[in-house]
Amino acid sequence: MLIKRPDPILSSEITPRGVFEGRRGFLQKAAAGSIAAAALELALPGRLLAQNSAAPKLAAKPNSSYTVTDRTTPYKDVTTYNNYYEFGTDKSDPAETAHTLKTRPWTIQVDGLVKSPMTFGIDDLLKLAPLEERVYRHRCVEGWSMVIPWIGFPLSALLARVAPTGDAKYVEFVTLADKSQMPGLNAGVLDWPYREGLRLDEANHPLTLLTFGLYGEVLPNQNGAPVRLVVPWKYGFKSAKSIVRISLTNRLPLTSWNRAAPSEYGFYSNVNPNVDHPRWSQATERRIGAGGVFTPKQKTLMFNGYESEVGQLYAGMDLRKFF
Ligand SMILES: Nc1nc2c(c(=O)[nH]1)N[C@H]1C(S)=C(S)[C@@H](COP(=O)(O)O)O[C@H]1N2
Ligand SMILES: [Mo]
Repeated sequence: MLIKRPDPILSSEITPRGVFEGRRGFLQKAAAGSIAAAALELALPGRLLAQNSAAPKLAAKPNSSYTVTDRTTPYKDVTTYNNYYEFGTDKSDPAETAHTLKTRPWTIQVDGLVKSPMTFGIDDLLKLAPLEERVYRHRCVEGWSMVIPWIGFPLSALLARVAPTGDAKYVEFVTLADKSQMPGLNAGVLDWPYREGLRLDEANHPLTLLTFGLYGEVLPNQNGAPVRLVVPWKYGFKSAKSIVRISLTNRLPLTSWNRAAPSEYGFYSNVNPNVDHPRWSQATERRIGAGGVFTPKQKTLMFNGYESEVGQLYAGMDLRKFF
């Protein structure tokens, strides 16, 4: 994100749309309120879309309240056009190199200002709450976007389990940094481990998803296996991948991107078409997989289209100051 490069043209962007029509049909039915029919159809298009993948399936119940009706981004783009700097800074690097990530055994330590600090094994964490499928918009600060069917449960379920104390105001996320598994750590792009943070009310918002899968499958390594965050109204970098520790604090966490370039990447980083990045506009975005460079850019929505759900979290705040 530090260097602005010209947008590469992906061969996957000119993939025919036919195979994705099934999914689209589901979304239209879901939008029309035909939930039973939609639920029936869900499993099949999901499998069709990911049919070339060897990843294990992950069952989840579709949550239509959190499913946008935009056409989903092809599985191939979702899993080959990635930002995961621990595995290299090119969009294609993580898909090529992240197979060295070992996702079992894996533990997540939850500590800090909580009544019951706990360490979870990943397979126990998976069972903490019912898994849901939700289709969210995903907007990268660089100006591209996707629409992704994630699988997870609200982070609030985990926070409730450890019971934050009255002093807790923020949540800090620390992700894996292991040179033996992550070739990108040798490049000093960021101060590793990758760290992110949310205000406690943002972390407890029902949209904030602790995420274990996508497109009906266990998360591919390049997408942040075995567990990541998804915060759909914020720029993508807030959604930390491969989390190993979650700490409740009373001080604003110093995040990796904020530390690297404080004038460019603020703590809040809410998607906001009216507040430009110092080096480029945030008013529009390019939907990956929507037809490549021939597709006109589309307008970026306030809070990425989630304003009615999250706008009140920022009531009275100057979003130019708290960018
Ligand atoms: N640990 C870690 N998490 C990360 C990143 C990263 O480099 N390292 N990149 C972020 C950025 S900039 C984006 S846009 C999203 C990309 O998620 P995706 O590859 O699943 O689309 O992951 C975010 N989480
Ligand atoms: Mo991003």
